[in-house]
Amino acid sequence: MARGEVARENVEQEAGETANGHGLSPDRELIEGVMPDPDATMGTADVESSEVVPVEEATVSADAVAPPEDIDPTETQEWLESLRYVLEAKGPERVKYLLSVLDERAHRLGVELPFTSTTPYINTISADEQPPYPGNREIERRIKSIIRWNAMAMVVRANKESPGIGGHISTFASAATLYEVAFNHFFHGKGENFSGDQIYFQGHASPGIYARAFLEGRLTETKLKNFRRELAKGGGLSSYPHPWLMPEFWEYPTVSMGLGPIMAIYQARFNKYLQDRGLKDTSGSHVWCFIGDGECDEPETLGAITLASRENLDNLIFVINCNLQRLDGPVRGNGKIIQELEGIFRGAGWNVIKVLWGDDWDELLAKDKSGLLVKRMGEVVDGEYQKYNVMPGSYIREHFFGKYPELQQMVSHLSDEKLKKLRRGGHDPEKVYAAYKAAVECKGKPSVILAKTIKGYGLGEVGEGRNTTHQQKKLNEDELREFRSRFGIPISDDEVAKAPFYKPAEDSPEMKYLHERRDALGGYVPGRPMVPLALKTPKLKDYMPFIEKSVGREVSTTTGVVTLMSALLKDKKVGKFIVPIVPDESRTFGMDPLFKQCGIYNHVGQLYEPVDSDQLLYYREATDGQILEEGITEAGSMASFIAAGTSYCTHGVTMIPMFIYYSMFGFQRIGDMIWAALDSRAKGFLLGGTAGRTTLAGEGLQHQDGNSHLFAIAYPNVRSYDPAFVYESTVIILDGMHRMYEKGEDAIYYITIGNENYKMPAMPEGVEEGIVRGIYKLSSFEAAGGHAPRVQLFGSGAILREVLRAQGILAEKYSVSSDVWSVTSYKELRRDAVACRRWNVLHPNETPRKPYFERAIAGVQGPFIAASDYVRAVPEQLNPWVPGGLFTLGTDGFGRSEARRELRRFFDVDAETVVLVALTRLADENKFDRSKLAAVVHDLGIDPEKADPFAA
Ligand SMILES: Cc1ncc(C[n+]2csc(CCOP(=O)(O)OP(=O)(O)O)c2C)c(N)n1
Ligand SMILES: [Mg+2]
Repeated sequence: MARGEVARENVEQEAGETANGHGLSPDRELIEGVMPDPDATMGTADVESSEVVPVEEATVSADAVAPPEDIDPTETQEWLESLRYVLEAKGPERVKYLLSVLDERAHRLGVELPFTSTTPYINTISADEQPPYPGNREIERRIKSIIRWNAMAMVVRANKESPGIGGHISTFASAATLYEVAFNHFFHGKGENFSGDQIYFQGHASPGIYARAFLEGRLTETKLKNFRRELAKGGGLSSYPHPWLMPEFWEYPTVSMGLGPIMAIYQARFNKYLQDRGLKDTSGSHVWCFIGDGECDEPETLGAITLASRENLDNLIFVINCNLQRLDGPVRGNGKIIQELEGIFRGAGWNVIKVLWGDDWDELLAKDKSGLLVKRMGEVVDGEYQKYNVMPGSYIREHFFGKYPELQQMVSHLSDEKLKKLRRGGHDPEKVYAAYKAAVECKGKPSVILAKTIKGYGLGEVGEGRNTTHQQKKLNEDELREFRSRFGIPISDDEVAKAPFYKPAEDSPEMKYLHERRDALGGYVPGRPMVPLALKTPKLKDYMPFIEKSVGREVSTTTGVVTLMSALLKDKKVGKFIVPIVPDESRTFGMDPLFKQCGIYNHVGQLYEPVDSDQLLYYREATDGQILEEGITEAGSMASFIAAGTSYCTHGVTMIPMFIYYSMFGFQRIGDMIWAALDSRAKGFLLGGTAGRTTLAGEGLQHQDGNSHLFAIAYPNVRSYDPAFVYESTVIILDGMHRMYEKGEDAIYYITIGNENYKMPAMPEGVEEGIVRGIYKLSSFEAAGGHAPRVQLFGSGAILREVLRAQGILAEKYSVSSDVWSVTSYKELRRDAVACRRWNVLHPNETPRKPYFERAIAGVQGPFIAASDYVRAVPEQLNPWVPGGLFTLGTDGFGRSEARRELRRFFDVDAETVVLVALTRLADENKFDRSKLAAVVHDLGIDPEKADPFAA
């Protein structure tokens, strides 16, 4: 590379910062490269392009601005000489300082300097700044080639055996060097008291990760053969990184694109949290996140990047594989994804390292005194770069270099074949190594490596750079042979069609090297040790005084849970392991007392005197603060939940996340992240606050949640509860702690809590099991007169009180007896019932199992009616097990901004409607005079013509 280019690039950045963190070296040529030399001309006068090309033009992004004309070259020269003098005499820091002062003064005097968020389209680290490569390039190349082959063979064979089974060849093909350099030199394995590195592998690259683990002896050939056939004999491999499916191998699920990056950011921040709170020394760990360039269009990928710079997460490294393609075609055919990302990340305060050109280009760049080559590199759009990948060298000569005769001249000594082979930076281990090293050594900010690669690299005609390459799953015999020859895999022509896996002998130099490198770096990755959980959790009896204190108080279930959280935070057994997480709703949930009690975590503490410092419950930020107050980001909060909830396996430190949020913005908004949390085997409590479609009155249809318990049904090991009373939520939380953290069960508890205040009752005797399993009888009311008809009323959460009120009306006005049941979890009841039914089908000769629900209601007399603050489908889950069927009332529909009473009437979930339905069901069974029902409607004040909330 021409050294002058580096100088231009660096000096053009904002004063005080260079893109790579390396200073300028005092060098005359360097300084003179800062501005175009007014006397310089290039080549012949008949060539239009012979003007000196300002480097700024080399970027095609919108922020590229050409400098104004030099109207006083002598003056320019004086300034340049001053610059050189300062650099030589006082060093780069002084240069930066002076430029920043000039910048500031010019700004104040009203001179706006052009802002450029990008640097020229060349490597951030120049060839002469590159550190020596510490490894054996040749052996590493051979290992990489074998891994490439096996990764490809795995997909090809899987699709041969089961056409349509899928898998990806081209993603890993483009990323192999990016991974192999890291495996050989950077990724740290876990050790005693050392968490190693946390690595988010790009999901579609998983064949390559499996192929390496196969060489390492960690996966058998059978497993490889059964890629994507997990149920096959001998076991198989999951398509993508799924810790749920391969708990000892994968750590972080990444293939729902965009989730890996946001999870990685919050993982890096959580590492600092553990460190700052003195719970684990994580200072030696880096979080690596491998991302596709197409993936950067997902809002989650880029949505949290400022958190990383704001929190100085220098333990975080993003590696973006810029193969310029996504699934359908180019990521930015008419633009440059790398420049776009550079601008975004630089603007966000990241250390951006571009790895664009391999070492074949060094010689050409060194010759490029005028900057014309850099200009050309910058003006070609991605779609065209992609085209070069599929065209012969002659095309590149004509279309890339041929644009300017000087460039054509520059490569006249190179053959077409050589031009075709000019490598992209992401395929050059030395360039990649230099970038990783700079990233690992960068202090004070996160790093992103933008590596330019070719999608389907090595697949030749069939795939390399083609728009169809993402879907390429099959290779014919010729293509396999070509692949084999290109990468020098010792497989004979006779064998090659079968795409056999290849593994060198254990004592071969390749295998020895492979193991030695991993030994030196602390063991194999990825890997997820199944560590036993070691928390002793508090018992319910210790919290009975807490429950008793609530009796008779008019409080909400939210207050009940937050007060319990506050007590648990002081609990000697679990207190310090609890991680309260809240997205800017602490005051909504009455959590502000916790500010004082535990502090809000901030790595730098509190650099200001808070506005409310004179108050008891002031906004207290502290380096060892315990609360993660995430600001308005449910996605970020959930990412923190995942980091905390998996800390038991990531760090061997069991943490208990308690994430409290507006329930409407949970499953509905960040359901995919909850799914990823389960896949990750995260454990913890999701507390859906201000829950219930009619309980959060006034807010209208974007806040009032009648959906979350429905969504929760689909999440296999979410245990969802809708408690009505403080004793219920307390029993559920303590039981959840015991089961997750002491017994080691993989689950996430979802508990909805409301903001309606009402008198809390005492806990009846013997209801603990029922609360946990999902149902218990709360009250029986006998109507006067002996042989009164009877109904069974199910209620949950806030609507349980409407059901209790209905019980009174039924008895008093209509002489109907009833039992009221608190159904804390329809989901748990159904899960158990389905499991029993399934077992009974599979074991026809054995005594049938009876679900807990059936046992609970055994012998009671229906009809059965259920009312819920959620959509009817939630209670309807139990329908198959209810004798005579379950008549359900729920909050289907959008809703209204209204008060509770009116909303409950609007949705047909108030006591009066429950009464009407109960009498109607009794009439169906000839236990109530049907002719009286119209009068009942009138007596209860119900408008029979009111709008159907389902449709209104
Ligand atoms: C949220 C989500 N949407 C869509 C997909 C389907 N998908 C899988 S890979 C892919 C293209 C990936 O392109 P890129 O991120 O550039 O990765 P590359 O394979 O090019 O490295 C798409 C659309 C997905 N996995 N996740
Ligand atoms: Mg891509």
